[in-house]
Amino acid sequence: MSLIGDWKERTLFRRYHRYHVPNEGRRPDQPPIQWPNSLAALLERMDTIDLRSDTVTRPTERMREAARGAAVGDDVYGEDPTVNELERRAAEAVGTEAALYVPSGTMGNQIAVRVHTERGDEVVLDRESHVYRWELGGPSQLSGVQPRPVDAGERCVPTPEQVREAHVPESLHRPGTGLLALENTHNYRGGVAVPRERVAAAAEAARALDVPVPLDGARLFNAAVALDVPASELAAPVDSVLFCLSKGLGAPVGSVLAGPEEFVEEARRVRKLFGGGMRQAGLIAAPGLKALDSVDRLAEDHENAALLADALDDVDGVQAPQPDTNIVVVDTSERDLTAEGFVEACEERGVLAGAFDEHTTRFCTHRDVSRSDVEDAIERIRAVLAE
Ligand code: TLP
Repeated sequence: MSLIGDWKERTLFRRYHRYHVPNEGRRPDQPPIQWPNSLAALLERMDTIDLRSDTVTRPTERMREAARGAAVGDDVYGEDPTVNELERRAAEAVGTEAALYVPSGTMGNQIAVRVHTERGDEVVLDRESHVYRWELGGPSQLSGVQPRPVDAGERCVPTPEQVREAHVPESLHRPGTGLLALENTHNYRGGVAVPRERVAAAAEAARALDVPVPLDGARLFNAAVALDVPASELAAPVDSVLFCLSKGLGAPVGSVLAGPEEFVEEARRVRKLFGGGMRQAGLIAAPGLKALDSVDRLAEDHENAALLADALDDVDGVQAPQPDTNIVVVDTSERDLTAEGFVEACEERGVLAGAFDEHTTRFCTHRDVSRSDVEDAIERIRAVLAE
């Protein structure tokens, strides 16, 4: 199967990835890039409100200045002072012994799977988890493990009973369960902030079976702000935790994988194996340090998401449950409106969103959309739904 050829056909998912920022950073002597689709032009329209993801934020002036002035060294040798500082601060923020700066959330999740498991193990995870749904089958491709998806439903993490039921003891015929992978906030299920107790219950059940537990906390700080607890408390029950600097926290690049010293040491080797060993990475880590200072402002994104959900839920035949955090999931099945059609109609009015599923559309708030942008978006989306 050609990955690219096939990927182009998957129009729902393509919606996430077809946009690029045209000509940003282009030097005057470089010719402008011609974009193959008119959608890209939308991003150049001044009034476009981009609610596809919190990954779209641009670095602030403070971040750009921090990058410019960053002290750097060769991080593969462990000599980049800015990366070292970021790893120290990140470990402190999530309450672990150590941390590792990685280029992306996906790489961090995949490193965790690789470090925690042995080839052939089974991995128990929610069937809607990012690591299973949206990482190109990474656990199988990169670690040779076999996913065993369970339906965690609205709880977002499996119950202790589900963990025990899904557990496979190693035998002559069976591979054995090597991992329980969890996610908080849960992206696909609507940015749900999963309470600590629920994570702890699943993790304890796994620990009793000698199964390690990594947490995909790409948006862990959103969960912490929503639940009003320190991120370290949410990470305490698990064996390793991944969080992203480049989502709501607004850094241009990077994520952090954190855990005990020994885990992080091995993760560093696997990062190299996966091609993620970076050199003068202080340039991109410096904005990451600024991002760590901006946790509290996530509350604004949550308020904006609540406003948006409220307004859309009011529309006949549209379901937009109140979100815990910055992800609004809108169901238009009652109106027989496909997500693809909805997204396209929104685009025509300059609001960008992502199609999640046949009738499910995601709108994501973030630092680069203000309350008045969201009010404006509401007007435009309601106009689409009134057509
Ligand atoms: N999620 C992206 C898309 O890939 C869906 C988004 O726009 O939300 N874990 C979770 C829970 C995530 O939501 C994501 C990104 C990742 C991991 C991967 O992070 P990156 O994009 O840095 O590889």
